[in-house]
Amino acid sequence: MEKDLSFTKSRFHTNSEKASVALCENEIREIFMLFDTDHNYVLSKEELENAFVYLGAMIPALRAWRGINHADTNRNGQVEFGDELDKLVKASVTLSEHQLREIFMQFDEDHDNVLSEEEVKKAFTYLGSRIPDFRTLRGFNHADVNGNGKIEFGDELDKLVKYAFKLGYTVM
Ligand SMILES: [Ca+2]
Ligand SMILES: [Ca+2]
Ligand SMILES: [Ca+2]
Repeated sequence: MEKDLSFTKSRFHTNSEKASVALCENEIREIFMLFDTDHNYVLSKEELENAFVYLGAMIPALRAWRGINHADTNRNGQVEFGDELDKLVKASVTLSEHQLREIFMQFDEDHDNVLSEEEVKKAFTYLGSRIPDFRTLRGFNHADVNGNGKIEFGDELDKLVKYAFKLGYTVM
């Protein structure tokens, strides 16, 4: 198992906040399936937790709990292969640039087509950042090209989206 996944493993240990950077749905699915260690086509909470440990999650128990909450449609406390696993995989894959742009635009709460620091900070918090103040600061360094303390929609938002995309945020 270790050997098969060595190529992906090296890619997990980036300095991103979340670990699933650059993993596609198929790779994530494969990893979850490998952690069905009793081969019953069902992921128990413990198996899921081990998978999230492997994926480099900061708090694997929390991720496992969230994953079950999100994907366990029949409410038996486990994730069955099939629809439930599909749901889990989709929620574990990183958000696309398009999805991130939509999220940032939603946080333009006063609809002036400009994001204030406060609005960007709320967006990073929503995305699950543990350090939204820092992310906002770095985001502005990357994206506030004209230095007016706001992110204008257009080129500046594009740059903010690209910065956030590199951090590998996921749905859950
Ligand atoms: Ca199992
Ligand atoms: Ca279930
Ligand atoms: Ca600006």
